[in-house]
Amino acid sequence: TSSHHYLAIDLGAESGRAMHATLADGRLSIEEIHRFINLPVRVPDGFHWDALHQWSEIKAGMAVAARSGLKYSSIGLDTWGVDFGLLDRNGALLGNPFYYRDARTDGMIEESLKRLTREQIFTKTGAQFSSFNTLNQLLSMALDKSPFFEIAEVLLTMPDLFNYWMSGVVANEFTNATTTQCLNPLTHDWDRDVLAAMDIPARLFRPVINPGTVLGQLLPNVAADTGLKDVSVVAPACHDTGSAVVAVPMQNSDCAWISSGTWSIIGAEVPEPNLSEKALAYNFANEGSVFGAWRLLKNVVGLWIVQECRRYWKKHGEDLNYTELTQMAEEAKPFLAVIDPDNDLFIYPGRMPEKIQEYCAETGQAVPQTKGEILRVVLESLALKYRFVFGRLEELVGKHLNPIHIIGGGSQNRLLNQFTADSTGRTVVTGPVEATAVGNVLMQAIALGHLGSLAEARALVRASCDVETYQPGNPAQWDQAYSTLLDLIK
Ligand code: LFR
Repeated sequence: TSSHHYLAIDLGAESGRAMHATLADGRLSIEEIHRFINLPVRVPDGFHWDALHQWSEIKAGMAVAARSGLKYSSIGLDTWGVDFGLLDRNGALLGNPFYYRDARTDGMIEESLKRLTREQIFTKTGAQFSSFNTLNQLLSMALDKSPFFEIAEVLLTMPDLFNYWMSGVVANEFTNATTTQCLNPLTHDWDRDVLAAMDIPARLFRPVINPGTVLGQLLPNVAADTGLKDVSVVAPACHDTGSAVVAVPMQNSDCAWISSGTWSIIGAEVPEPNLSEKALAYNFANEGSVFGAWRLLKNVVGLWIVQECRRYWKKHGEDLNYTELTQMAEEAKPFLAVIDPDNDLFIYPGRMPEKIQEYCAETGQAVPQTKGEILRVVLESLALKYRFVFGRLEELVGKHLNPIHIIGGGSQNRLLNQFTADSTGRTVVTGPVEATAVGNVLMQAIALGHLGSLAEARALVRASCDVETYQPGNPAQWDQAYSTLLDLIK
């Protein structure tokens, strides 16, 4: 029988990877062939992405693939959402893209609400209100009278930028466009009213293309640099979370998922955007999926807090891996204190363990002392916040959702998986760990006609990937901790 090879590039806000995938005999196998650190760089004007470093690492991944001597059908790339680069009229990148956690967007939600009401912005974009959205980044540039607005011709989100460098095609991919808070979910086009109200030049935005679009062949200069020849460039769901959700091994839509990485994104697949008052009040997002579906979701701050603790301790001389850190949490005393992981304190980089201790002290709770105690507070609090958001999700979709699929790198954290089952009272099914890359590959295969449909693609995931199941236990203890969380977020 025939077999096909694909290359998936997945950039997250901590690392980037090139993954090799093979589709053969009704099974998909996937393997990491190149990995690199991807961290923002601070200069006097703020935190930036090093786009050229990212690009050379992407090409390094292609070169590894080329050296295997295998014939690749296609390459597809996804990244985190909201960040972007601007091109001048000659197609050159202007400056280094900003990192979404840069403080330039502080106060921008309030600023945007001087121009349009919350309802107006929500019904025109369907997005959640987050300070780091593209809309708020652009608004901060408008208020700063950024000279880039005079010379920029095109806005490309991060994956659009790399798609352009790979294929020469200038376009905005749909799933990632829905993270910008500039796209109208009903028209699938940029919302001119919102852009005009924020003084953002509408000329920067290009026609929106669907996930699963074949953009063309890898450009000759890229093929020459990497040795990768005769390969199609396919735009998958270019938003990493969008790709991850493609790979949820769901049997039907009566389930929820948590895409667990730097962020924990909790949602469900729905047929239409939910632009209700309640969705606005709960600050949920409608993000685009593949084949016309939508992801109704909310971000919880996620393992970012653990990543930041790890970086802090490393800086202070102790370099521990995630397995060691989770082990310490497992051995620590349970239910010492609760934090609201989504408190503004925890969004920005720096001093994370200290900020957690300060938060516990200020809220009159016991202060975790050891690394294990601190991390246990974080993991329990994440599971509690999941319960809160999950409850609202069920309310919005108007049905009982079971199981909860946990996908992505964070699903390797067995302790958090069990906590999630315990706190929500739902069955948790974990895997695939590589959901984003798998989803990326599945859309490449569909685009090339190697797979017939999304249902077929998800059946392939069920046949190919290991899943684990966790059943809930200890409800009473969790109920008590949950009421602490509710007091904290009141
Ligand atoms: C996850 C993610 C989230 C988005 C956040 C910022 O990697 O893409 O979906 O809200 O990063 O872009």
